Amino acid sequence: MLKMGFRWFGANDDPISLNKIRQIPGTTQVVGALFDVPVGEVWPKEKIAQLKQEVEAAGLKLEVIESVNIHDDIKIGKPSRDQYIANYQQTIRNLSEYGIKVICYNFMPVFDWIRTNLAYQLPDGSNVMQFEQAKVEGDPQDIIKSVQNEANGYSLPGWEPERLAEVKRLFTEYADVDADKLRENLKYFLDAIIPVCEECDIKMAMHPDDPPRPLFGLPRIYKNRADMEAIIAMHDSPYNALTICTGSLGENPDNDVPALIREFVKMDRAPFIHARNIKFAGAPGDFHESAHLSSMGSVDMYEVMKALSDTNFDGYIRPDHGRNIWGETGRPGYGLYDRALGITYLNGLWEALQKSK
Ligand code: DNO
Ligand code: MN
Repeated sequence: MLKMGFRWFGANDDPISLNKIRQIPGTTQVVGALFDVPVGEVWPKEKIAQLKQEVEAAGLKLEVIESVNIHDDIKIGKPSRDQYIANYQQTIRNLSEYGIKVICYNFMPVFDWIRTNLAYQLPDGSNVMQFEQAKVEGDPQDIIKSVQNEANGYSLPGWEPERLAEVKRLFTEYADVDADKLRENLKYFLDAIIPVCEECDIKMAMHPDDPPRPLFGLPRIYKNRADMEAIIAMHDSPYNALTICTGSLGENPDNDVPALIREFVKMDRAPFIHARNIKFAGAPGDFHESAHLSSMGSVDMYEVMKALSDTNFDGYIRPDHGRNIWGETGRPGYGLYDRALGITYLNGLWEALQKSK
């Protein structure tokens, strides 16, 4: 049984209420997080309890957290990482008391995912996020400023104003961190937390780098199949797992996303799927996001769902970003309508696949 979820940014910050989410057919899970705990600090039990209670009061479940972000000191490998790792272990323990099963996280230096235009207009009048390689060849500060100004007043996850102020300092601190060093620091982190995850029955599911290639001279270590193999080999446990994001991985045409799903679901290393489509357009490396339908983008969503069905996937899935449509002006990529349409489409594919088994 596939468990369909919807990402929610919390009562204070998300214009979409849980009462709306519960009306999306076939949606049982909320993918949530605490957004007011600074990166690196322990997530307090009372706040987790409150989130859980809100979600359950709406008749939904909270079993996936996205994300418990990783402090840059851990990724850089500074001596202070040990305290941040101890805090992370405590957060895992606290989350396990409230029935959390999967933590999605990423190991991207400085930034989370990057787009160069948050409101690119498609011919049908809808808006999507776009990435143009030429725009990231310059100073990161410039692109950050221009993108922030377009964000409808929202800060994107990982692009919080207090972090952006530190971007310059962070770039200096990452000067000696190449891909090998970053991998070493990931292994150090995993060796410390996976035993706690085993005790707590919580799977760590690393999200791919987005886009899946080095940017601004910063290393990226989850770009493709070889990286996936390397990550799971770092600490041999089903609790050391991966989020497969069809959009992020699909942004490199060399990645065969359905094949990756087959391989890693079979190995029990892919408990969480992000389903989203992208379309290559413009110069090589450029793309924009699109509606979920296979016909609208470059990722074959039927083959994605077929791979999940053939491997008897019983984990969690959510639509990832959607277009902004029907006049919605909220958080770029995280509107209600297109993500709900995405769910309906994915559930339709799934029902057909189950019935034709
Ligand atoms: C991009 C999105 C990201 C993702 C975080 C996970 O594809 O899914 O916002 O949620 O990188 O930490
Ligand atoms: Mn994703």
